[in-house]
Amino acid sequence: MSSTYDRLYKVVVLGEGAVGKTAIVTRFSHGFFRTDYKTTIGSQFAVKNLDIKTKDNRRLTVKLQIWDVAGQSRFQILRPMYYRGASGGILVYDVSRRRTFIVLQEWLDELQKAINKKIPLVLVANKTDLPDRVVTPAEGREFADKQGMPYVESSAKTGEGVVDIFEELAKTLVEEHSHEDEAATM
Ligand code: G3D
Ligand code: MG
Repeated sequence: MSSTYDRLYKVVVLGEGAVGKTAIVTRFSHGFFRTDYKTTIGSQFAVKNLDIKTKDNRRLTVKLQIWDVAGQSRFQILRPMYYRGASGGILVYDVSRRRTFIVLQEWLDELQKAINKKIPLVLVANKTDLPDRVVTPAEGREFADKQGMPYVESSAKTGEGVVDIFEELAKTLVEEHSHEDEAATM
């Protein structure tokens, strides 16, 4: 049954305006995009189940509740309340606009300030389909390595890499929380 799941995680999507956050979430959730009243104040969420295989070869259904937070500065004051309770996140930039790459640290700082702890994140280099790419894969990887995050390239336009983003994050989240599961079954 698609409504049952083993794990539920809240995921936040961060990054400058127009990097493709909404496009990525929409593509991933196959039209299962749920827009609620919060759209008017800059946020909406999608829910999607993913079947993953754990390191010890168990199959788990992970339900992701993905919050697509508006990147525009006018929503800055509201964003901390969407970050609260997040288990993980994806940090997106647009490979054709260097500015969106340069400001990644500011997004990390904003998240950190709001939730006061480290949560697993995936760095996403989006719009790889564009011919006028300016941020190289090496630069993206270097930033991700420094922050200890996985690096995934995607194109919300072609769909390439989009599922990988969420699979990567779901697996990391399951590993990160595995000790809690053990405690719960003891
Ligand atoms: P945001 O939610 O981060 O603000 P959006 O960004 O998802 O609204 O995307 C901003 C614009 O970038 C949109 O263009 C969207 O179609 C485009 N876009 C998103 N992802 C990709 C991608 O991977 N490749 C390309 N080529 N374009 C992408 P419009 O013109 O509709 O505003
Ligand atoms: Mg958007």
